[in-house]
Amino acid sequence: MANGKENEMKCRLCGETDLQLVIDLGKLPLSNSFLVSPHDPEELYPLRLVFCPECSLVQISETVPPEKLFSHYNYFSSMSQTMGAHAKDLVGKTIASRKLDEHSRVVELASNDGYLLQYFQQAGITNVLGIDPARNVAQVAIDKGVPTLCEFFNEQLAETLPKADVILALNVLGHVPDLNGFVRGIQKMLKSNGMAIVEVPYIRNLVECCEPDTVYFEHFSYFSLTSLINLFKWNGLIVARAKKIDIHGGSLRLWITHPTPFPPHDRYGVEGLREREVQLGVNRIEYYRWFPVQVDEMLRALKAKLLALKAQGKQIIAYGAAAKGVQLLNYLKMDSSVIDYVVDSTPAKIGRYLPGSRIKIVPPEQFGNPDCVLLTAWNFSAEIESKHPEFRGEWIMPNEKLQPTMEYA
Ligand code: DWN
Repeated sequence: MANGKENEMKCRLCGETDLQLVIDLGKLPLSNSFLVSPHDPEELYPLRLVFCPECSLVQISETVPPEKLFSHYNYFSSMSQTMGAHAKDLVGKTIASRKLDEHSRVVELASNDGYLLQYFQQAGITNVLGIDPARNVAQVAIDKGVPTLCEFFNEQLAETLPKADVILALNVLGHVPDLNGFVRGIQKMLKSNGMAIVEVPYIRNLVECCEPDTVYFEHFSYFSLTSLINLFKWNGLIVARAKKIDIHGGSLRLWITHPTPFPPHDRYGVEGLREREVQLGVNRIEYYRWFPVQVDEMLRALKAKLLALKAQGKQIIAYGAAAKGVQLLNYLKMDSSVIDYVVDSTPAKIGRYLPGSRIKIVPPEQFGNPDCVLLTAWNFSAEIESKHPEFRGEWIMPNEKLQPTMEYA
């Protein structure tokens, strides 16, 4: 199926060159590069998802330089109470299960604005360090008293830092072109009896709930448990436990350790989840064959619905200038002739325009009185809807298979 740039690339995990095309999503702008003016020029890149038959890693064929994507970043994790509650819950469970105390060292990779480490500090675990390459976001963490190193994490940096009892890496693994170097860094920085906790969006949700809007240039890789087991095993670590969680449209949470002489018998859900992937064929290209058809059907149905509502004279807005929202509106080829504006609470985004669709971003105070709201940040639909109890119109989910995070809201 490969035909195009995927022929020239090597799998980011195993180096395989025979990568197979899953879906070609066209030429698109960077999803977090918001425009100051609706007339600003923007760079477009080919967005193709490919599958590696050797190690099962799904990945995009384009590698936009991380410096271009992450050195100045418009995503602040603290903008969502749901994400904050998710982080606080994980911190509490980690402190208890690892019996952490004031001597314990905790490092978070891609620590963003300190949204998670702050909860360790509040619990008396003060030996914490955040590492994040986005200077504007890291400064917010530093200003709130979270020690933060503004760097890209890698093996070389890891060798200069003290070892940690706990390393957290939530929603970062997919953002790293050099997967093996990143994981070798974790291997080097993790104490022999330490634990790394990793969260990544789960490829089964991407395919089975039809989430093409979660595919964008920041996300180089899209993980199955099969590919993650390979990634950690090939870099001297093991997946000791695995669990499906519902954050960000459906994710995997992994507990990673150094190999131990007596690994847990059933490895806490790892074997069950991995065997299920084998049953479904997640490690074979056939599993992905219908995804492009599903995506086409979903986009056609959603576009028809929105255009019909517009033809009836309805006012339609979107909620969430999320990266996924940028992608969805660009896949739909929607602009302000259909979607009047996008509501978002992120100061760095307000007043700017979405890449591609060039729809204006307004603060929640300007929610207005629309007839319909397209939930472009559908993963947080419960929290968003709870903030507008006065709204009597229609909240529109991009498709009915999506699973928003309902807890914490
Ligand atoms: O991997 C990534 C995930 C974890 O977060 C990053 N590469 C980028 C980012 O993806 P996203 O932009 O799609 O994430 P969110 O968290 O789904 O974006 C939600 C957007 O909605 C944010 O811009 C904040 C906004 N929001 C809001 O305005 N009011 C969110 C909530 C919950 C709200 O109440």
